[in-house]
Amino acid sequence: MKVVLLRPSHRTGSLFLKKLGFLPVPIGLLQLAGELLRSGTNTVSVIDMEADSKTIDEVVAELVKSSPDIVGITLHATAAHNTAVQIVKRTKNIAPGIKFVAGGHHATFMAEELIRCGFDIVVLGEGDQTIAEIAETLGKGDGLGSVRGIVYGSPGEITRTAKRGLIENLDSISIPALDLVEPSKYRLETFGSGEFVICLETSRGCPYACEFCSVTPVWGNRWRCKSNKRILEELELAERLGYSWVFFTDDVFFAEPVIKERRALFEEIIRRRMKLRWIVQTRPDAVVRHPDVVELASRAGMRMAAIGVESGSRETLRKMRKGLRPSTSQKAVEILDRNGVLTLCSMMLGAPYETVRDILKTIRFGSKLVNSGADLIQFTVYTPFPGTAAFYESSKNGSLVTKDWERFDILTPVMKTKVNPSVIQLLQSFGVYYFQVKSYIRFKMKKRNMKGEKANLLEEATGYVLGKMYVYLADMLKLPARMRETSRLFADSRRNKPESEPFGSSSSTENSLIYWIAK
Ligand code: B12
Ligand code: SF4
Repeated sequence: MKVVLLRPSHRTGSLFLKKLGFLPVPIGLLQLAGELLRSGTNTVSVIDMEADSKTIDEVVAELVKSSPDIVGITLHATAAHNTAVQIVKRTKNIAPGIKFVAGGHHATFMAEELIRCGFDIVVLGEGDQTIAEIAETLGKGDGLGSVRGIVYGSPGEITRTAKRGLIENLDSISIPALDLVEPSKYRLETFGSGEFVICLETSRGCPYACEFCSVTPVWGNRWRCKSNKRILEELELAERLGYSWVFFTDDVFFAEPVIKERRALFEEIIRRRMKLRWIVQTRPDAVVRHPDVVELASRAGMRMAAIGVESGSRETLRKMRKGLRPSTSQKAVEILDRNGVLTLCSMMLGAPYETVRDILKTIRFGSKLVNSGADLIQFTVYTPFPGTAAFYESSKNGSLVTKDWERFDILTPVMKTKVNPSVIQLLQSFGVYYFQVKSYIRFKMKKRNMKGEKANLLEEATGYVLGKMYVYLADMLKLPARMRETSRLFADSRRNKPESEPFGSSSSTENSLIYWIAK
């Protein structure tokens, strides 16, 4: 079968590239490609709308011309829904024979809606084995009923097949088909013009279940990990292909059950003198529990860590079910800074149970984090993504104000809260820019005391951001219009009384993947 795999663009994704000069390889698609190629009966190519700056028109024309059997589109982000659906509808008008398959976080929980929007098949959760089975089944001309873990059909007749369990042994999935993309397209310009960044995945799942997060519902609340042998194989391949940075996609890179394995991995990376530098994501408490692992990881190549701080209010963190205290995050920042690791703290504003005081507490806490050594504070707007407990609650109680998925971009309020939505939007924007300036001042004052490469990397990053000032200013100038649009949206939703269950049967709100493995 001839398969095209596609990453659609959208506003937030494109802003990553424009503001931070950061576009990592679409590893999910390359992982699927690896499985598809394994059988020897498929050909695969990738269209990355972000990397290739392609418009919808161009993509439609390309698909019509190349006429593949299957087009697989990733809905990694909810906000990419509208772009994806336009591509499907417009291509199908001209080439109705192409089968469109969706997958990713958003697709997993909005499968029926996507079929109603024109997709033929939606893959739920892990897609590795499923996409290969779909290609094989369609190739033979068989019906899809025997392929587990999918939703398929047409708007009038939608079928959900039997559930599929999680892949127990991650070493059993194929090595991602990294040679399908050109490394020079995946840039990390923040740290220099010749820096290229790959994404690699060493584990799946998270042992926590924060109410705003879809990671556990998609990947399960058990931590499954590739072996060190396999991880090293992928790292060496990335190095050979010319990448200088790795973005590890793991949500909690240091996790309790594999601390011993992680130590062994980092020691081996040091022993092999690997040059790759890495960015990881982890929880602040994991950092605090294992400062020795941070030290080792830093020597092995960890240059940046993104930690989920979420809020400066203990009460808010409790309601988020984060299982974390603000003081722990502050300690984590100190440990990372001490080890020369650039630290990005992610925080959210505008949860439904937050008051203005809570939001201001979070912003003030940002100052403490910067004083402790944080290099970037990222504020986003709390967004109830499909699949999360937050989405389930807000669908049930009618507090979601829109079904326009493009607005689920973590920059736009989409649900009723105790605080005026425009105020949330304003504080989010203010927070981001205020702390950029504050971190910059701290950097200028402290750079002589910074350990390892940190000062050099921050110097590069500062130069990059200053050069992109026009993008930041343009974005800031758009803020009043965005706030007016939000006010209008909320006013409309008050006038047209929202449905109590606005997503009705189109949304799968049972976090079923968790329960499949629990059974
Ligand atoms: C790494 C990562 C990123 C990286 C880039 C990822 C990449 N390589 O493209 C960066 C930092 C750039 C990023 C950006 C964003 N991300 Co992100 N990201 C992740 C993270 C941590 C891992 C994703 C990953 O690559 N996993 C490994 C690969 C192998 O898995 P995968 O891509 O999910 O693919 C598998 C399945 O999902 C499925 N599948 C996926 N697509 C398809 C398509 C088909 C056809 C099929 C059959 C199957 C299938 O099969 C694959 C193999 O099993 C996830 C959280 C998580 N653990 O999933 C969040 C996550 C997916 N991101 C999220 C969001 C919101 C974003 C952003 C919109 C905003 C942001 N975070 O600032 C942007 C948008 C990016 C874009 N252009 O679309 C949310 C999504 C929530 C939602 N419903 O929208 C998540 C869940 C984070 C969270 N906790 O909220 N992200
Ligand atoms: S926010 Fe982080 S810790 Fe919480 S469930 Fe998601 S991935 Fe796990």
